[in-house]
Amino acid sequence: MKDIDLRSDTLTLPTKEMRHAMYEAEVGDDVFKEDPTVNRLEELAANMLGKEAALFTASGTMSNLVAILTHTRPGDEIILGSESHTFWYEVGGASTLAGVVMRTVPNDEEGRLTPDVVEPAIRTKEIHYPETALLCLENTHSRCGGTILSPEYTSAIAELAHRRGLRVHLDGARIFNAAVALGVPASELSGAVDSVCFCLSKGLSAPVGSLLCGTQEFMDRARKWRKMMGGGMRQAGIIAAAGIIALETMVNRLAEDHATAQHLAHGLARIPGITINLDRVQTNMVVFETPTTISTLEFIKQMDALGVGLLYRGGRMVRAVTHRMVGTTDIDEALNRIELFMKDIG
Ligand code: TLP
Repeated sequence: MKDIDLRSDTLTLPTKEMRHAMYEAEVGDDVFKEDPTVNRLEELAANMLGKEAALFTASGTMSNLVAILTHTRPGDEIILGSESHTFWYEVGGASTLAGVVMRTVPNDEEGRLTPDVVEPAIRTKEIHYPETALLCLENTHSRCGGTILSPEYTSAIAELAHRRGLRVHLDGARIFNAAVALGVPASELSGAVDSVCFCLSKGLSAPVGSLLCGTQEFMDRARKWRKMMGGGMRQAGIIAAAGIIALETMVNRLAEDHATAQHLAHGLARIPGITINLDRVQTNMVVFETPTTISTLEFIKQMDALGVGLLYRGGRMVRAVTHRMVGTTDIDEALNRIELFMKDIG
């Protein structure tokens, strides 16, 4: 029985072309900025995101943390969504390592922070208050199920933040999913923000890495923070080579993952006992609700035993992510297994 692992698009393995490029990569010491492959990847990333410069980091978590360190001073406050990845899943690094207060405000159901929640959270200058330095956004929005922030929304909320003296960072771990789904260049989604990061190791299938992009001046400071965190990776061109292949060849194919996500979502909608909001399925993530007849953790455990990997999302919600390693026939098979299981538990 084939395992159909839908826990995350981080499970994608590097392609043969990536492995070949890694083998052949021309490398040098990146701490001295002498790794030509890293330099090429950073230039490519900056161009694609419409920024002056980029910095190769080990992970999305590191990129977000380096961005926060660079934008703030210890004791500052940052505003971020109550469902944001940075708040939930980055081990509280912004508080522990950057020393900032994480002021969460409620996301709407599609991951947006609306002006009516952002504006009142911005501190006035007052002796008792920390200073609000940064607004953090996320596109696509992971806990909201891969939902998209439009260019219009992003520009408007960034304009508000800038007007109030804040900087704006965008966690664009899956920004290319948003760009492909909207049919716009990624730079349209990042043009209004001061810094943006994205991951190579998710749907783009590279083994490791993330890029933080912004102005040259910002990146010079960010590079020092990355060094302090132990993120100066020497001959990192070995892994950057796969990242270049990812950016050159894997972006447009994300549309296939979106199509398999739609296929999965519509199939789930037909299974009695499963509840799903199809409007929220906008990219490669499918979040659905399990029935009250079984605990959600037990549902996930049983599906795992049946060879379908799913991730717990909280409450009765489960997450499935489509990616390069699962095609339409795998999705059909996963749907069969879920349907049979649901019949079994009545
Ligand atoms: N997300 C992972 C897990 O941490 C949940 C996943 O499987 O989705 N921003 C966003 C929006 C992310 O989804 C992730 C990873 C990150 C940042 C962190 O990236 P990494 O895992 O490279 O540190």
